[in-house]
Amino acid sequence: MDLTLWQYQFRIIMLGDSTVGKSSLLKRYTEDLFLESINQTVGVDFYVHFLEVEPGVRVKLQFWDTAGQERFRSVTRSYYRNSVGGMLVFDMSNRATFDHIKEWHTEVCERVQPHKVVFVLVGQKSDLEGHEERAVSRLEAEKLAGQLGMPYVEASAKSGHNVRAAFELLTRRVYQGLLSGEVEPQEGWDGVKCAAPQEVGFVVECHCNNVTIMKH
Ligand SMILES: Nc1nc2c(ncn2[C@@H]2O[C@H](COP(=O)(O)OP(=O)(O)OP(=O)(O)O)[C@@H](O)[C@H]2O)c(=O)[nH]1
Ligand SMILES: [Mg+2]
Repeated sequence: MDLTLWQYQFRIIMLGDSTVGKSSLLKRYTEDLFLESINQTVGVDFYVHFLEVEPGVRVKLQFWDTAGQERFRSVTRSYYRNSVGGMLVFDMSNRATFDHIKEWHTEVCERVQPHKVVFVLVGQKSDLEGHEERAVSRLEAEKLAGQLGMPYVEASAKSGHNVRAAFELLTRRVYQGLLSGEVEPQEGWDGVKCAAPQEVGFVVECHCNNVTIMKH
């Protein structure tokens, strides 16, 4: 089977304060790499990964990795509307990043109307837990996730703990929404795309801002 064939494309947006580890999560997921020293994102970066959600059903995940810094907000906001999935990320060792999650959620929900984004809440840097650096308890994070109607996962881009699980959970939630009709592909909205027969066979390889498109 050609591993680049896909039936659906989901656009997923990474959200949360600067330095919570959004880019690191994506690097771990797409390249199995972790960098202690990584550049802050400028504007928005772009990553792609393929995932089989059930036998024979391959999804192309297109990730928008937004900059958490406030000065890029006008750029990053323009990506909310065409996203079907959102990973809301905070740093478990940094209380303020958790306190801002509600604001991120409200801002995105308001701006994507009438569309909806399917979310997962991720408590990042779980590797620091043993060093008594936890600033947010699991219970508290689960409570917030419950209030916002989304699941909660603790992960670490550094150790790799739960990284795949977090991305797969989000992808499966979107896929379930698609099957149940809660998520509907629509003309003029790019959150979800279904491959037209003639599109099957395109290969898109992306790394950050370098995009190569090859046609079979
Ligand atoms: N200990 C630990 N450090 C991490 C982890 N993930 C990321 N970091 C570190 O946290 C810092 C920020 O990571 P980034 O991935 O750039 O954070 P970001 O959310 O993309 O930040 P912006 O691009 O500014 O929005 C870097 O020094 C990473 O090495 C983790 O799981 N554990
Ligand atoms: Mg980043």
